Amino acid sequence: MKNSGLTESQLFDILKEIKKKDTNYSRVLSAMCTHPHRIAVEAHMMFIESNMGDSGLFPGTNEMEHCVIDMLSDLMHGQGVHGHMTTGGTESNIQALRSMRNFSESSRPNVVVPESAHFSFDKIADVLRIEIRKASMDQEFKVDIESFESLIDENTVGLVGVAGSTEFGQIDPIEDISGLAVENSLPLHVDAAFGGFVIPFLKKDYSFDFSLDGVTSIALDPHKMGLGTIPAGVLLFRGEEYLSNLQTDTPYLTTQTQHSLTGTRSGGAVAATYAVMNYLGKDGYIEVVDYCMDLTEKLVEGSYRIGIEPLIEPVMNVVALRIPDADLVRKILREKYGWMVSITRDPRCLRLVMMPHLTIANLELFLQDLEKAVKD
Ligand code: 0PR
Repeated sequence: MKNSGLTESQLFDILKEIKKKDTNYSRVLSAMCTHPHRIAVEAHMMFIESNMGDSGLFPGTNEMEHCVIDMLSDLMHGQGVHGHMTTGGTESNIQALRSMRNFSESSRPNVVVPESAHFSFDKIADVLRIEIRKASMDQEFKVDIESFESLIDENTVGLVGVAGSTEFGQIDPIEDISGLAVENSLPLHVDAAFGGFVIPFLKKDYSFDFSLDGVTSIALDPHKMGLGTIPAGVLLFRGEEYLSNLQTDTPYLTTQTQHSLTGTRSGGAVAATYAVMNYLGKDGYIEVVDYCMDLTEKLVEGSYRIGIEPLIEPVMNVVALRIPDADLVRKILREKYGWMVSITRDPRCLRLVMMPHLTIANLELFLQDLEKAVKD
């Protein structure tokens, strides 16, 4: 740091230059985040200084956090749900598994997850010293329920299902996993970090939430398809007992206890989530999801036209395309045409997420470039 500061205009000239180095979302087909809704940005700025880590100082923001939990509890068909906002799916997943571990008395705890689970579960294995057992997938890239069941033993402290997998956008058979959870008296966490703001607004119905008896916690992220600001995740627990084992005393704060993992938490992100959910309502989210599913359909149709097939018929706005040498095609798309796409691990497919920042016109341009990149 220099002794004397820059002028405002000097500084913002620098910032503008730096911003140019960042990627504009218009050609990003790999992200699960997008431009936050303008209402979310405005609300975030209004509460920018608010810290949910000392919520007694900010009772207004605290009220909004309760409202967000209530609205999402309702959307997830819960009653008496408790929870809090987090920095996103990773933190929500850590907290859900921390609760499972604290609930059990096993000295060698394990949790069974689908092989498709997000890499945050590998971090959890390290941080919480829990063994993460990965069940194999079926032909449709949902978890294979027999493989899943075979991994449960006396040291299993909980189960995880994914509703909207990061790579394939697939929904696990949560109903069957819920049955196993009830049968074995185990908690079941549903990672709906991406799917939570998509599945309830799809034309087809899927059961993946608290309407299933076995589901004890759900993660869903406003900063993905919720159109909130980063960082915004939400973790919901079916009952207080799952949250209470995360309690820490905070004697010198305005509140006596805390359940969140992080201390200082963004009140801005809480306000943004509250605002965008109230502004859009269910109808607004249905429109957003309809738009993304329309893009998805157009992407799949356009791909078939150039001889490329999807790995599975997309369930939500995530598409994996079967392309020989997907890594090379990805490189060409990026270096020659400026498109950012990603690759699934196994099998190696081109992975595209149809987020609200994409336009039909851009998608058509992308399909033209994809055709050229495949032929190159
Ligand atoms: N669970 C699922 C199902 C996810 O898809 C993700 C993130 C997480 C948990 C973790 O969420 P946080 O990253 O909020 O902690 N899925 C994307 C991924 O890792 C996140 C992402 C978003 C990646 C934007 C790239 C990007 O540009 O691929």
